[in-house]
Amino acid sequence: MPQISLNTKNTWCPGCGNFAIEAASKKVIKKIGVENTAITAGIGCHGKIIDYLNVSSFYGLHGRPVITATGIKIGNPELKVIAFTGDGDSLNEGISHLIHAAKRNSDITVVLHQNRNFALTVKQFTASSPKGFISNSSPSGNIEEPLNPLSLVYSAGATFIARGFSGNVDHLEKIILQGVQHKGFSFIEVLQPCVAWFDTYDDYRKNTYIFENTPKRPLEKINEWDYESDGKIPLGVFHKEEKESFEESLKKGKKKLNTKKFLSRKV
Ligand SMILES: Cc1ncc(C[n+]2csc(CCOP(=O)(O)OP(=O)(O)O)c2C)c(N)n1
Ligand code: SF4
Repeated sequence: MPQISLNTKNTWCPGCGNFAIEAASKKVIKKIGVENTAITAGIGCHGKIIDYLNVSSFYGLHGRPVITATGIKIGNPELKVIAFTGDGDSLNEGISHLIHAAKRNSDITVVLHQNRNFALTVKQFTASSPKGFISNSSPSGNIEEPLNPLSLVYSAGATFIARGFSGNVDHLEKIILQGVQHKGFSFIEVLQPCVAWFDTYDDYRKNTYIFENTPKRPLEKINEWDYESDGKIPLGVFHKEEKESFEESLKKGKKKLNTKKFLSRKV
C-alpha cells in the first residue's frame, strides 16, 4: 500500500483545526484505499491538505473544488471523490457550485473547513462569520447574519448532511467515513477553529454535543444552533436519504418530459 503522507513541510499554524481534519481524512482514505480515492481542494489554508496527502488530487481555483470533484466523478465513477473546501471558498466564492452539486445529488463528499473567516488572506469576514465579527473587511463589525450551510444544502437536495468538530478526531473520522460511503451528495461541515484569527476552541469544547440517531425532522435539528454564540451545538448526522445519484441518472440516459401531460396537471 502506498504511503499516505507526503514529506512536505507543514505550514499550518500550530494548533490549527486543520490538523484534525487531515488526521481523520487520512484514516478514512486508508480504509477506502488510496488507489480508490481522488481529492480536490480550493484556495486557502484548507487547500494545503493536498500538499500533505499522497493521493491523486486536483488543486483548483478559489471556489472550484466541488465542480472539479463532480467532473472527476463523471470521468471515473469508480473513484470515491472528496472535495476539501473553506467557508470563503464554497459559501462565498463558489457557492453556486455547492448548491448545484447538492441539487444534482452528485456522488461526491464535500468537507467544509468551517473556520468562519477568509484565513489565508489574513482575516476577512465570510458568509458564515457571526454578526459583529471584526475583521479586515469589517473593521466596525460584520453587519450581516451568518449563513447556515446545512440548511442551505438540505434545501438544495443533499442526501447526507453531518457536522463534526476538530476537537474530536474519532467522531470526525466516523462521520467522514459515513459520508464517503454514502451514495449521493454528502456534506460534512467541520467546525475548524482558526487559532490565528478566530479561535473558537473554548466555545466549541464547551457547547458542542454529539447526538446518535439521525433525526426525523432534520431542519429542526439543523436550526438548533444559529451560528451565533449562545446555544448548544449539535454534532452528528442530520440527514441521510437513499436516492438515485447524478451519475446513475447520467448512465441511464435522457428523460424526456411529456410537456402536454405536465402542463395539463390538475391543481
Ligand atoms: C478568484 C480569487 N479570489 C480571491 C483570491 C484570494 N484568496 C486566496 S485564499 C483566500 C481565502 C480563502 O478563505 P477560505 O476559503 O475560507 O479558506 P481558509 O483560508 O479559511 O481555509 C482568498 C480570498 C483568489 N486566490 N482567487
Ligand atoms: S491562519 Fe488559521 S486556518 Fe490558517 S493555518 Fe493558521 S490557524 Fe489554520
